[in-house]
Amino acid sequence: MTDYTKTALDLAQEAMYRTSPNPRVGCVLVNNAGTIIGQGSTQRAGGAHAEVMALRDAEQRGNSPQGATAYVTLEPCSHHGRTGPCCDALIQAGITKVIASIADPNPAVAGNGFARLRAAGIAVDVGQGAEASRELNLGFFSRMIRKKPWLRMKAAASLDGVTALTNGASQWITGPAARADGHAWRARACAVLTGIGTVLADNPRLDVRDVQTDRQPALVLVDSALAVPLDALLFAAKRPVYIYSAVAHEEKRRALEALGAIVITMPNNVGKVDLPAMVQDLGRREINELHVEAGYKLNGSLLREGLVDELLVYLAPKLIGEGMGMAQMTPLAALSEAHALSFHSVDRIGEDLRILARLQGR
Ligand code: AOF
Ligand code: ZN
Repeated sequence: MTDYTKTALDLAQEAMYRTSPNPRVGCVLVNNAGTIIGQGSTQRAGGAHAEVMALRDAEQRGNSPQGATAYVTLEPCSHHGRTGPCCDALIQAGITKVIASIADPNPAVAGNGFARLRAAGIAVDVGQGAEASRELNLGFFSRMIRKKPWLRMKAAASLDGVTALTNGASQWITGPAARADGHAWRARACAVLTGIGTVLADNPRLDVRDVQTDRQPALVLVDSALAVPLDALLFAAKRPVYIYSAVAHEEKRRALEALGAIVITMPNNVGKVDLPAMVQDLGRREINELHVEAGYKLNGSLLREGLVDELLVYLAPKLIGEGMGMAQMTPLAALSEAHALSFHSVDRIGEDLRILARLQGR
């Protein structure tokens, strides 16, 4: 990977909390002498894409993009979405070479961008930094390809895997650094999901506080019986709130809608929320990364339904012994039936460990 691609990936990383539901993309313009003449990253949805930001930056710095090479972490778009096509902007600016990390999985683009650039006589090279770019945009790739969000389940536990005492007490198992890190993962998600059990037990706000961001992720509540109190703290933050229920309780629904919530009735055949249908529906609502902070029961249901893509687990250097585990699972008859994961990363956060583990095949 060249340093220019590395810089473009760093720019994409800077856009982490901002672009949802758009992908995080970075772009660097380099002249024939090897000097960076302009750079940029994707703005908020509806705002300029990385390529346009880089061209504007070059212009502001008085640099001509004529004959320059564009290093960009995603295929430049070829369609008219909320903004105009980046391909056209690059062609018009006189860019002669594009080094892109990976094709845009958006069916409206998917190779059309590269074709358009090549047709205009621009040399196109694809693949540098592909894995890193895909990692930055796991949720976007998931929504475009699988038509559903990337689901990340977060848990905080003692070293022996206990997430709460039998009386429900769970504040706090991990330390302040791990809790702040958890907020960063919330902040990058399009939506935070929880269950009614957690709301009734902890009355959490589930918003982003420890991270500098001007965008709050949406809140998704799984509440089969529509039991959420109207004064629950989760209604305090300004953001979309989606409540999935299994009952059509007209009066309560209207009261929740008056609070600004969107109530969706989506029952399965045992009178609970149809979780696979809910996850699909969240994909249609442009949720890329779905960050789950729920309790034992809902975590178990999501795992059993095969909806979990990865686990984000913070482990505290404590032994608790008796208590609740991370997820209610069907008892196994053989160890070979266990959910198989692979460790994606293991880091020390303050006094605690942070483990990112992916379900096999994701
Ligand atoms: C790029 N550069 O920086 C990004 C791209 O509605 P729009 O116009 O903002 O288009 C959104 C789509 O553009 C998004 O779904 C994805 O396919 C692409 N994102 N493309 O050339 C960028 N963020
Ligand atoms: Zn674009």
